Amino acid sequence: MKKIAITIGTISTLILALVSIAVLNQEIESQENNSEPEIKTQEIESEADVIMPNKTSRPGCEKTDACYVPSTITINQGETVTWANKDVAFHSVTSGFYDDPTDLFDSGHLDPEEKFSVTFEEKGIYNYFCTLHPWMAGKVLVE
Ligand SMILES: [Cu+2]
Repeated sequence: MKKIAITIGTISTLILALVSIAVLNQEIESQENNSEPEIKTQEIESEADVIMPNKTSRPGCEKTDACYVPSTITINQGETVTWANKDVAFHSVTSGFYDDPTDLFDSGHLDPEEKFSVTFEEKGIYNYFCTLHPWMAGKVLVE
């Protein structure tokens, strides 16, 4: 009778050990799954359609129509224009004229290298300017 009890005890210890090994293995497996390499999402740098070149924060660019380049851009209805500030100063892309702004779009102050996009759903001529530099003006023609 003692022998049987010892045997049962040994067997149950063995089973316990096996179960805990199995549980451990599962844990290790799930840890391995967790440590799978993450899929990194890469932000694709969208090309700008219009740039604000360097030094446009000083008057002069308007003489060569180069405050926004190109100063007039033609797109189709429903398309998007993206501006990029390539200057070291702040600029804005604001609808209307300096002395007559409209409420259609306004980028606010764009940091250097910052971008701003507007999608034009309706045909027309959209003038815009920079709120910081009165000589900066451009135009979007939507056909
Ligand atoms: Cu500006």
